[in-house]
Amino acid sequence: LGSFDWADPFRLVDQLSEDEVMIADSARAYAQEKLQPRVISAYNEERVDPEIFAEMGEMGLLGITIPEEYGGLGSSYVAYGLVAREIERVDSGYRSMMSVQSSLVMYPIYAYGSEEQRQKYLPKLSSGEWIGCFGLTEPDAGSDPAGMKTRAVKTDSGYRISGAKMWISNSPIADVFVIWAKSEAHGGKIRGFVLEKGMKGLSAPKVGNKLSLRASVTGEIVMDNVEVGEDALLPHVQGLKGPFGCLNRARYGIAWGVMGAAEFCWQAARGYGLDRKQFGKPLAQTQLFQKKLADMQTEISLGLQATLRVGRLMDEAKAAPEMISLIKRNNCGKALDIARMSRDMHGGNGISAEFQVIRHMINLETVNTYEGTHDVHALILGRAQTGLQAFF
Ligand code: TGC
Ligand code: FAD
Repeated sequence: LGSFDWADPFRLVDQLSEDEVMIADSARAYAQEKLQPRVISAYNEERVDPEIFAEMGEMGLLGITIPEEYGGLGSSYVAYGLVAREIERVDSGYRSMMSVQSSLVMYPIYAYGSEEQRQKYLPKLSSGEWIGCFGLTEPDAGSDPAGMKTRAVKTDSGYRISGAKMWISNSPIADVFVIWAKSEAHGGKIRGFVLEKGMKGLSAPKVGNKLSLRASVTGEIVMDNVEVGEDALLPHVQGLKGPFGCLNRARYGIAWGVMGAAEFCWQAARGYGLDRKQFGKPLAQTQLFQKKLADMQTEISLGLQATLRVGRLMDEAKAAPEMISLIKRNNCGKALDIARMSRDMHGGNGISAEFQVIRHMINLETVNTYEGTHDVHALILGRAQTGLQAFF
């Protein structure tokens, strides 16, 4: 029989390639050395640091599945997931910045864009010189993006786009805006467009007073008759499968990322319980504390193993969207439970920013909601097993 590593019960690391371990190690070093020291004050002050994009770009962490000729690493989806896990071990907001840029901006330009669009945008997005955002959600269309009101109307030279997007990660600091609109010239089908900062009629005011994900900036995208050329249209996709193709990748990354946040909370609770004595013995020597640690360890180990499995299937182009719904939903829900439990196990210290678990807990409320809420993913899975859709 083999030995047991409490921190890696199923020996995840033995299931990774050398390249994947190297990428994860360098992401971890970057996250711990550069992100960890700034996160407590950034969160408290609701301060976003745009140079993080350039730092991540320099480390090769942006668009790592995009081929090298466009500035990516041409690496695996497992490697992408491992990076998300390391970044989110520090903060979900930093992982959001990375995953929006990689899966929601670079991916659609790569997968649906023209060669000119790829050449123009991907290298600068990959280096972090340009920051991207993804506009699907609207004030009146969240879980039901098919209800969007944003419209693109054909003009002599391109399109005129009007509408408003809401809750858009990175938008106030974005240079590149991938937005989704119904196009009358295409029978009202949803089409993707790439807009650029400075276009007349385009603005991206910040959403203030956010009490979650405060180290990542969120905004609106207001499009007041924005005139774009034909070259702004993403030519190779139409319909909701365009944005969902991107969401599949981002949701998959989130499933890994939240396990990083959960691991932080679990290991913080363990460390705290070993140090803190009450009633003459360490908290970690009580049965209730150990049961909670065992529950955390179990859920994280199962979550990581499932996510690795889906990652391998992604790399073989065999992952179904429902598999991604299953791991996004379950890992987010479990990570949120674990963060709440860890907060409780820290007692009064658990509400202090210094101990960091309450920040993870509050962030995970957002992560449980965006990219399809916990319940919306239940409905996707319910539909897949009954053949009955229960959305409306
Ligand atoms: P439905 O009838 O199911 O499908 C319409 C068309 O879309 C296709 N499709 C997919 N294609 C690829 N991958 C998927 N996962 C797909 N899901 C659906 C489908 O095949 C169909 O294609 P076609 O060609 O037959 O027309 O659509 P519905 O309107 O009934 O959808 C319902 C539902 C609930 C599944 C869907 O709308 C949904 O998932 N809602 C959640 C919305 C969401 O996730 N929004 C995310 C916004 S972006 C974001 O949150 C970024 S946060 C990032 C960060 O900061 O990290
Ligand atoms: P609603 O859809 O109004 O849902 C409200 C509640 O109703 C939820 O509990 C939901 O589960 C439930 N519900 C909805 N429909 C049903 C149903 N049929 N049956 C049962 N229950 C239902 N969007 C982007 O496009 N780009 C981004 O970069 C982005 N970043 C975000 C960053 C942050 C910080 C946040 C908070 C959100 C972000 N979003 C982004 C938006 C996010 O994807 C939406 O908030 C999410 O999809 C939910 O939509 P909603 O907020 O409109 O909630």
